[in-house]
Amino acid sequence: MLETTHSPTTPLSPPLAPKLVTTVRELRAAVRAARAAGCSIGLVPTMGALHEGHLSLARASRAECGFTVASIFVNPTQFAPHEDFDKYPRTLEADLQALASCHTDLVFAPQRDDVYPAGCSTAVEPPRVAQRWEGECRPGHFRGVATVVLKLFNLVQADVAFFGQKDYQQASVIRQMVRDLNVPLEIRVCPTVREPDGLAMSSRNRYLSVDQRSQAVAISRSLRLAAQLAADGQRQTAALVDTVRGVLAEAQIDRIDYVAVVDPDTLEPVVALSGPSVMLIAAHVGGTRLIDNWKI
Ligand code: PAJ
Repeated sequence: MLETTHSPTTPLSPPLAPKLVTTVRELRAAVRAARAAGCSIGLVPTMGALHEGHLSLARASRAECGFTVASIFVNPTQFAPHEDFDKYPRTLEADLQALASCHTDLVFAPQRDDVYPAGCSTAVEPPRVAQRWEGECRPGHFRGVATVVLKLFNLVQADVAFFGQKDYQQASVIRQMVRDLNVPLEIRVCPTVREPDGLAMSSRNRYLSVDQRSQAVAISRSLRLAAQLAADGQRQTAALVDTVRGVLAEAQIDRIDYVAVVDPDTLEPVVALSGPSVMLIAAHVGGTRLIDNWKI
């Protein structure tokens, strides 16, 4: 495209910034126009502070759908009162630029009142797969996630929505919700994007000090090691969990919410490996809570 006509004397023009809309009326009009032009609609729900993990979803949508909508909304109902809602990074200008490089067509950044109109009192009861792990550590979290994601599905009316494996349980919750509530849309789950040293990219990584950043790499290292032990024949998940806990302890990560090997569909714990499983971790590095997972 542009590259083929580019000569050293004519600099490449930067990709067009996506159209930014903040109201439901503008959103609906833009999506209606895209549909009328024959485009399928892809949705990438985010809370902003975008990194390569988010952008991989935007690229996947661009590759599959004629028109990509990214939503940016820091959803208050999925944060507990003691959590980081107030300090969660808000970087709209940089996010728009990053999405431009992925040729995202539209960014929907609604106001709180548009998503939660005054007097709104309905919520989604999340499916069973939400109960353990994050569900136990963050009561109410998945109720907030399921509710806002269903709202976004209803607002945008996309054909396909893109989520990251980084939040493994979240993707399971959403997939199950879509099935259970007959939501007319397909879910894609894209691989976790990592820093070169293995740390899973996360908007919360920017809370880490330099020392904490080097501690945090132990999380992905421990997962990789456990996966290797499993590949080498270790079937007892208790041994895998011990290994992970050992690596985390060496890195002085001592506040661990959970380390578990689970069934990839039900997320119930597995005692002895007999097929595909997933190892899940949530741990605190300094004041920052990080999660990661690995298929084994
Ligand atoms: P957020 O944390 O902004 O993540 C938005 C999407 O990006 C999620 O689907 C998440 O799994 C994906 N993602 C994050 N880090 C990733 C990585 N390193 N590699 C691949 N994908 C990654 O998750 C949420 O927002 C919210 O809960 C939301 C679904 C938007 C509802 O408010």
